[in-house]
Amino acid sequence: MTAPTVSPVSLTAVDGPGQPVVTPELEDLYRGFEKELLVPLWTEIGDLMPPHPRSKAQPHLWEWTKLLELAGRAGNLVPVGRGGERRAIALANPSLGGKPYASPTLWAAIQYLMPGEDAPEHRHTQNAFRFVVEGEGVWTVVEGDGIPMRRGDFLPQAGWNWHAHHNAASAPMAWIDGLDIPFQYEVESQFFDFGRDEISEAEHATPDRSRSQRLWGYPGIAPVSAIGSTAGSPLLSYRWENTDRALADQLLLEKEGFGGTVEPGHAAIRFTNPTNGADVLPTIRTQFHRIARGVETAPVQTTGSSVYQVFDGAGRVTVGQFSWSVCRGDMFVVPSWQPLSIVSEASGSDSDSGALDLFEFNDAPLFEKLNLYRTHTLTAGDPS
Ligand code: GTQ
Ligand code: FE2
Repeated sequence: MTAPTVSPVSLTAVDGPGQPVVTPELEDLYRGFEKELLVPLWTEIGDLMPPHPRSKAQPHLWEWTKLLELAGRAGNLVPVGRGGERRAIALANPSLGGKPYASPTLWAAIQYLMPGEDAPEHRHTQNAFRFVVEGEGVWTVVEGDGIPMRRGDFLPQAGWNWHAHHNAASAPMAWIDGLDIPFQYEVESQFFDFGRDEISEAEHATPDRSRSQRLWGYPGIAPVSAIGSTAGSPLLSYRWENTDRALADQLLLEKEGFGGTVEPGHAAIRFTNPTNGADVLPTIRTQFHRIARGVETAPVQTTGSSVYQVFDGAGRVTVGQFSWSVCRGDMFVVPSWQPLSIVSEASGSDSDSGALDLFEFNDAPLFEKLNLYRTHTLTAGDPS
């Protein structure tokens, strides 16, 4: 390999605090740096080492009605099969250069399967999950275990497990996927294998409960045959019924004077690995929030990024300089250190409790492992 004839290093001498006086000798020094592919710290420090995270990503909202309408059109036009693998459509952050990244670390997509369709089996190092905001009828088959997907269910699927999806119903179904694709792309850790083009007849079964749920789905109870911690959760679905009751009980306990919420009127749960209490995936944290009607959450800044999907109710979300009205299915991204606050507003329908339910995923496990996790709740005295 020979050095490039045109150097990718380009240095401009400018006057300024901490900068050297611009002279012909300085210009000559900078041309020397460029030729030898050298970059001095003093011209870059403000961008490389800012006082706090300045995310390249931007807060953004994607409306569910639009996602679903476009996914439905793709359902009629785009086949699912080997090669493309999935009819998944990614949320592209407006300031990440058109890459299919919701944030610098996280992939978020809507996936769509027509009745009777199969998405072929494969495995990859990327950690993944599915979350269902509406509908039912698809079974995800992980290592041969058929796992039903229904509204409110959360299905983690750690890297390197074989998986396929099968729509056994007579209607199309959509759900969302979250993966650490951008993170693994940037750190260049990915491996990918194609599996069988078609799963077996037996794996097309539609059991009400997966094998993983029968083994691991009892709170506080582990099967003695399989005790020992695993990096990804062996429980492959977290059913809505349990999530809903856990959130409802937190708000009731608070009302009874026993606490249990993260702040007044704000219940929150984390999906955890039953073998060790850690996050369900090595790189992705997943949580669920219920904000009682009329409650406004305190603005919080966190290192790392998160993506939310509104599960139920309506409200107003503020992320940094952005603010949106949100309703069921809407998805938004919160870049690193951008303050997030949420107000729960009545959705207009009398039947609902008026609470705002949100599913959240973020990259906190990565930041925690690297000792880079920080969070700060803004109060009236903080500079804006
Ligand atoms: O369902 O296996 O959104 O492999 C992106 C990559 C979904 C999947 C995505 C995938 C999948
Ligand atoms: Fe996959």
